Amino acid sequence: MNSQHSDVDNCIPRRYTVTSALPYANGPVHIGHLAGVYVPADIYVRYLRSKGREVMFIGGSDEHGVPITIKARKQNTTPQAIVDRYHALIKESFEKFGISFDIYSRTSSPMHRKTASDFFRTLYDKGCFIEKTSMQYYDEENKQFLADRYITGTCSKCNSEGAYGDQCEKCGSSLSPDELIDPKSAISGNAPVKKETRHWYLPLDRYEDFLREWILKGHKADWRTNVYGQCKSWIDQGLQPRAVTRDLDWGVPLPLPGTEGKVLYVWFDAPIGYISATKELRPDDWEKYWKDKETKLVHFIGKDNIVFHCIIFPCMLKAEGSYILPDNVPANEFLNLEGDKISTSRNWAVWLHEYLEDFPGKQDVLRYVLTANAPESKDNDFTWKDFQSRNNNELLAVFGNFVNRTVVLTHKYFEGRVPAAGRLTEADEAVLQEMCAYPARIAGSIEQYRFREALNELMNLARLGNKYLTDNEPWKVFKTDPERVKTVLDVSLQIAAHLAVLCEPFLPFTAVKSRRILNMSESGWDKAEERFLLPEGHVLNPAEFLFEKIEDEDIERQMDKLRAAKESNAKAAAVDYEPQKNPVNFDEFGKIDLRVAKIIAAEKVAKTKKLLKLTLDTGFDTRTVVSGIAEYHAPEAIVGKKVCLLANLEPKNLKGIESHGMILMSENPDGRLCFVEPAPDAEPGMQIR
Ligand code: B3M
Ligand code: ZN
Repeated sequence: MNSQHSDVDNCIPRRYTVTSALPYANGPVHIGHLAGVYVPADIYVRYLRSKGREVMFIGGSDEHGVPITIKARKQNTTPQAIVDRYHALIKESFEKFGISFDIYSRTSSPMHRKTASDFFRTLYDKGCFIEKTSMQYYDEENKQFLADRYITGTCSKCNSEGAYGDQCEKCGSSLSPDELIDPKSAISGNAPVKKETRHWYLPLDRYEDFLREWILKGHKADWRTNVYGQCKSWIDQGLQPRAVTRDLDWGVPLPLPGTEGKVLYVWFDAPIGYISATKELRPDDWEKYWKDKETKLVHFIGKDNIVFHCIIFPCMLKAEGSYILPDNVPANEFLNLEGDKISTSRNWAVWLHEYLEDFPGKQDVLRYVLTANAPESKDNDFTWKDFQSRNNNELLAVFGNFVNRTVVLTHKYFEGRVPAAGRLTEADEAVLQEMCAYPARIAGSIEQYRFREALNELMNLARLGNKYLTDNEPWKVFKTDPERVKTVLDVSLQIAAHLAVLCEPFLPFTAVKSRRILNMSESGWDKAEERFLLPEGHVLNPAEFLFEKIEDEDIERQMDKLRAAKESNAKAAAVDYEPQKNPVNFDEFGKIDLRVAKIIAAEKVAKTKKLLKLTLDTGFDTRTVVSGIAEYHAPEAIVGKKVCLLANLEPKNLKGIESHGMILMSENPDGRLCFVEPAPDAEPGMQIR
């Protein structure tokens, strides 16, 4: 069996392949992404590199899937244009936050298309799929099958409206289109019909024994309980064959003859993206990262991706036969924002590209707060108040203050040279010993994917230094015992140097700054188990502040932004928008003849409640239009009004009156119809375009 068991805890793997979930390129990334996936993955990878281990860290954009095509349709553009825009934006945000990918690729790349297509073909040739013809929902108006998010309806599990064909976001259940009550096409809003179509399924049920052995027996001890628990419940519920193809025109085309209009399911191709990216970067030796049993594969993801990374993708890898399986999948729970679920559509988020503008140079502060509050075992909350206080009371008051005081005093008393320690007191000894225990302690937490705990230990080292300095008061002692101050500052400088090395995975920008101040070259993690990182006589650079105070105004500005989002949501929620109609091209629009016209007479149509008979002057003729506005406008009140007229609408007989044209009205929130009025000096017959 292809199982990599975790007795590797004691022996060091030959290399690591670390992946982080590929975000959909249909919107910018926010703090939830950073906290859930990218910061923990980056801490892990930076730590491994500092230990001198060989690592491949993979990221990239997930550029297929229905949400992207829906967005393109809404914005009247192509899916490729959408993913090009967001891929660039997301990639830049990650770079600026110091997420140190070896490669940040994308699934619309030719390398990926080929890799995913070949992977499917291999499984197909091995007979790993079931082929099945079934009746699926179809939108007749748009001539399209309605998979996944193309179909919406009421969730059959929790009864809430607006569930999708693949998932209900309210209750989190994964659904199939057949489980929706009252299904509607997300494109046209129409009730769909059923139509026959052929698809390929991965029979997950055949992998149950393998999954039980590999996860339920093999990883009970080392996988997070939330991850293990989700897997167990999937397996215990009984796994079903999963369709891995779709009738769509955006995605990786099926590599089989006679299957035009069919593509791979996005969740089939996306995880293969990790492999394609490795191939792209290392065309000659990529296989060692994916096929060598001495490679440790780790997937960083959010909890909504667990089933795909722990069950479906491993079954694909197992079916293929030559790949290793993940050793761990440290999935995080969700991060909320100010007590409310982060939501792209409600603009309830802190967007990374906006943060970078609002807090230039403060990437480490956000990395710090998101790690200190990481939703590792339960959902957690990000608040701006907490952000401010963690910066001011922890980073600035403890870490920054300690390093700064130490360096400033060294410049003041010893011309910026590291002094030689004299005789060490018992307390000095204890502090130095304690300091040397930190590298192993922090490493232990990181290797177990406990990043909050690891960061807290790092801060404990800063607290140790800060307290040591405060207890020893070199600024007082110098007058009476300058020799003693040499020892105190030497010990403090060694702690500062240890902090510079050990903070690198968490606070990479601060690490660079600290090393610059201390004039240190790069040094690996294990070096920090030694006492003296800075030799006697070593010359420091001038002091710089590592952190700045964050003021109440800065926080207020962010809170204002969120309040504005809340308000506009409340307004939007009051209006129940009709979905936008299908796009028309310019020629089609050009066929419509809109004119300014003037109402010259108006009367109620007998025996109707809603209809008015209007006589209009169009400038070039006088005509009759019957309009359904009698409930909102008295005939006498509208004579003389200028209106917008759809002039070339085919005449129609309404209640025995020939109506020729239609008046444009706009709807009020309460459903009233109001005239769309041309400018006061517009004359009947003038064009509206
Ligand atoms: N695109 C889903 C998500 O952002 C996703 C992950 C793919 S990882 C292969 O939730
Ligand atoms: Zn539901």
